[in-house]
Amino acid sequence: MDRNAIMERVRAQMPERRWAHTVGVMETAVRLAERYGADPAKAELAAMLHDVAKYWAIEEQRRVLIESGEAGDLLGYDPALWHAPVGAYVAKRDYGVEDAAVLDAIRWHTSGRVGMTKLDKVVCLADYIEPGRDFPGVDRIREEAERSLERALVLGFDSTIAYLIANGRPIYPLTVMARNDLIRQLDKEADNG
Ligand code: DGI
Ligand code: FE
Ligand code: FE
Repeated sequence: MDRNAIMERVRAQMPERRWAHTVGVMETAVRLAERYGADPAKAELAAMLHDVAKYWAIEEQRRVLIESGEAGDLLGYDPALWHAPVGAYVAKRDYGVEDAAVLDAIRWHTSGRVGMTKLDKVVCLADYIEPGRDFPGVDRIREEAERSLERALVLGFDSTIAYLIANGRPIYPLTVMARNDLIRQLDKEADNG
């Protein structure tokens, strides 16, 4: 499928405001990729598809998650996490995306993971700071994004974790591990620099 065909089909999967979010993530991901040395075309494609399954019925997401063999421990956590691996599976199955790096960036865009690639980080951060986003602390993350991809992403995960704690919700352990891993990378950089 070409770029326009993918965009039209993704757009039809979601309400108009979520499509506007998707366009914002695409533009922001391209900009961050250029700034931090990821592939802008891959960043745009991953962003285009990152929330493709967001509005699927939860039961359908559960079915695809199990069918994909990628459920892991996710079934025991917030269904809000499921659309990311479901999206990666669907991107390959229904949109013909073969690039493993793009599929990974979709797969890990919500939870994060240990050993996030540059592309993973760019898409995940773009999701936090695209122009339509408005949550406490978002402007600070936007400012940090001009200076450090990793420090900005830590602040993004901080905001999610703080929100989950404030609401008495469980935290998916991989999000904590992803945050720790980014801080470890930053500490190592500081030691070497
Ligand atoms: O799909 P979006 O709304 O654009 O953003 P997203 O893919 O980052 O989804 C974030 C949602 O997932 C948000 O409502 C919080 C929820 N969530 C629940 N538990 C966790 C979690 N997000 C992360 N990163 N980690 C969790 O443990
Ligand atoms: Fe998402
Ligand atoms: Fe999103």
